[in-house]
Amino acid sequence: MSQQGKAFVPDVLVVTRGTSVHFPNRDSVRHHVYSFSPIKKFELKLYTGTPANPVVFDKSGVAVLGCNIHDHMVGWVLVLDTPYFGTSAAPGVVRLDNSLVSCRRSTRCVGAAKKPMRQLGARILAKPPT
Ligand SMILES: [Cu+2]
Repeated sequence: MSQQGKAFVPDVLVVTRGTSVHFPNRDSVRHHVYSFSPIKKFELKLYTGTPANPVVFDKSGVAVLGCNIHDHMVGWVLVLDTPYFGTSAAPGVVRLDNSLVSCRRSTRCVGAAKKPMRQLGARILAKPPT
C-alpha cells in the first residue's frame, strides 16, 4: 500500500491473514504511517522510500491507517481469513463468482465468502465511511 499524492493507494487493501504489506512512499515528502487498531498497532516513523521491514497482518479484522503528518490521509487494511473476496469500484458492487454483494450508501465495499460459489456465505465485511 503506497503513499502517493498524500494519499494511500489503494485506499482499501484486502489481504488474507498473515500477509506482509510494504508501505512504499512515492511522494517527495516524508510520511509517518500508523495504526492504533486492535488487530494491528504499528508505526512507521517519518520516512522516505520503502521501509525495510514489511508489516505483517496476523489477525483478521480492519486496521485503520493514518499519517501523523497529513491528517487527511486515511486508509484501511482489511484482513480476512478467506481467500474469496472482492472489492468494489463505485457505486459499490462486488462480484464473487456468481453472487453479487452490494452496498448502497458507501462508495466502496468489500465482499467475502467462506467458500466460492455460495451466495449465502457472501457478506459485506467493511464499509469505509464516506
Ligand atoms: Cu503523510
